[in-house]
Amino acid sequence: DMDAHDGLLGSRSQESGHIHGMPIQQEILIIDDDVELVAFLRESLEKQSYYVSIALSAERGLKIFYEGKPDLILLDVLLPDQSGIDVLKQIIGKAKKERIPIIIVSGEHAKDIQMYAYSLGVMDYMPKPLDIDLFLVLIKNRFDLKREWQESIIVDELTGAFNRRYFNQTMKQLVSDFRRTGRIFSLALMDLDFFKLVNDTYGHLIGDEVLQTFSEVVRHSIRVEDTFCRFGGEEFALFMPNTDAGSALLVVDRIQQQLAARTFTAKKEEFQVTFSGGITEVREVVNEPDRLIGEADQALYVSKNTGRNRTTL
Ligand code: GH3
Ligand code: MG
Ligand code: MG
Ligand code: MG
Repeated sequence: DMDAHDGLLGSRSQESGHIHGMPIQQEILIIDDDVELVAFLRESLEKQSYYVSIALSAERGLKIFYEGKPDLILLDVLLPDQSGIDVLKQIIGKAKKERIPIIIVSGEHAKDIQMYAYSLGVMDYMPKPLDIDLFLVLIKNRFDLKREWQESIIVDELTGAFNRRYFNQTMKQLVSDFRRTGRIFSLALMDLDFFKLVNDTYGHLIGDEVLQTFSEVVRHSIRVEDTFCRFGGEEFALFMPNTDAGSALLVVDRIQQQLAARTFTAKKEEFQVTFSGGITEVREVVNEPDRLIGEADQALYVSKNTGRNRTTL
């Protein structure tokens, strides 16, 4: 059985790459029947801290592709059971959608096959015998591009805070962590005060600048394990793992002080900006995560109605 090699050829090595502090180990799926080449590639790639899965047949490769989640695929053209091009036709749609680069590695240099592979959407076609140095640089390049894309879909362009999509992911993660481990966390909502007035008085560009400065202030006041998100227009959220409401209040108070120390200048005038905050703490299992937003929002509403520039638990 060709696939008996899989156990032998695959093993976990260290993580490679980070997305905003979260370690990400990149998984490379090699679909190739050349056992010697595959062993050599595995060794070279694991040295670079990639995790490697091996398939010596098309059938096995397709199984791993659909059941696992490889981050990049190396695909041979001549395989024992189906042609690599047939495999390509089956996986290219999903691979494109999920930005999984496919690199054809082949001893088959016929121009029409190369053209066909490119026309199907393959980005790279590497000839055998493989130049390993060139190959490693190419892979790194593809992962860098992918990471940029991954970041771009979770980060708000104006402020650099995480976006609503990432807010939702983080909420899910923390709620399920709590269910598993009982690890508490706090959620703070922060809404800039009279922000419409800033826009109306000084213009939208100045308003944007205020949003950027506010975000900068927050990022300097939080820990790496905290997650800062733009929740909506001038409303922001801060997740603080392992933090009770009292400690969360200290963090938000500090942000309030730091922001108060900033002076903005526009139309030859100086002005200051404040925000109101609402905090909720999670110390029991949450079945409906939206409830937490509701609780923090209610506390925020109290801050708005009792003079603003304050935070309510
Ligand atoms: P309150 O103290 O009650 O929160 O009053 P407010 O004026 O801050 O709240 P309101 O919801 O009335 O206005 C929010 C404003 O934020 C309106 C909207 O145009 C502005 N805004 C939302 N997103 C952006 C943005 O990306 N840039 C700028 N410049 N303004 C924005
Ligand atoms: Mg082959
Ligand atoms: Mg506001
Ligand atoms: Mg608002």
